[in-house]
Amino acid sequence: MDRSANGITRRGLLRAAAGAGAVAGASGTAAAQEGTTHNVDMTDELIFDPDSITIAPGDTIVWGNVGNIGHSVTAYEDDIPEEAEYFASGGFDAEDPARSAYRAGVPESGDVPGGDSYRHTFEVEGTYDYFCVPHEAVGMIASVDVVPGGATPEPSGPPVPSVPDAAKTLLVTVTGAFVAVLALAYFFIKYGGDYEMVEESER
Ligand SMILES: [Cu+2]
Repeated sequence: MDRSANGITRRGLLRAAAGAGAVAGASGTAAAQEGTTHNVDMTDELIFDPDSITIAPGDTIVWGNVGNIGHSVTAYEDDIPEEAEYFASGGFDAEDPARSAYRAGVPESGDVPGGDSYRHTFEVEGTYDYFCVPHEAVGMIASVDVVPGGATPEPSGPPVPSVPDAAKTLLVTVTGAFVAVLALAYFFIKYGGDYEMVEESER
């Protein structure tokens, strides 16, 4: 009876361990599938910074108000991909309600006060244009491009040969080894030749 109870306990433990492993594995997978988070600042200069950003599907943008003036993040309903979900700070599901609701200093109205932030995750590929309700008239407008793989490093100006550090290290190592071999060969030829011949003739 003791044994069987023990057996059950052990099996139970094994099962629990396996379960924990599975959970850990699953959460690891979920973490791996989570997109990158990008930051866009909303400033007292009445701009989104940067005002254009390229991200990958599944990535999240966090709009942080780094100033004191309130802003909104409000999508242009007609300038987002057809299948994309509408987004706006305050949680509105259409542009007109978001526009008419906005009141400075009232977060439920879509206002993002200084020090606060709004975030949205983009799943659908395409271009999204959005604006800030109180500052649209002065050009507080920006866009998000969602493309597979996200942003690729842009070639800026004439191509600058960029050698990765690993390659540099390899080059130094190879050069060093080459010089060492040359030096060894030189000393062998200069001082080693006779010695080797003597050894050979002794055999
Ligand atoms: Cu604004």
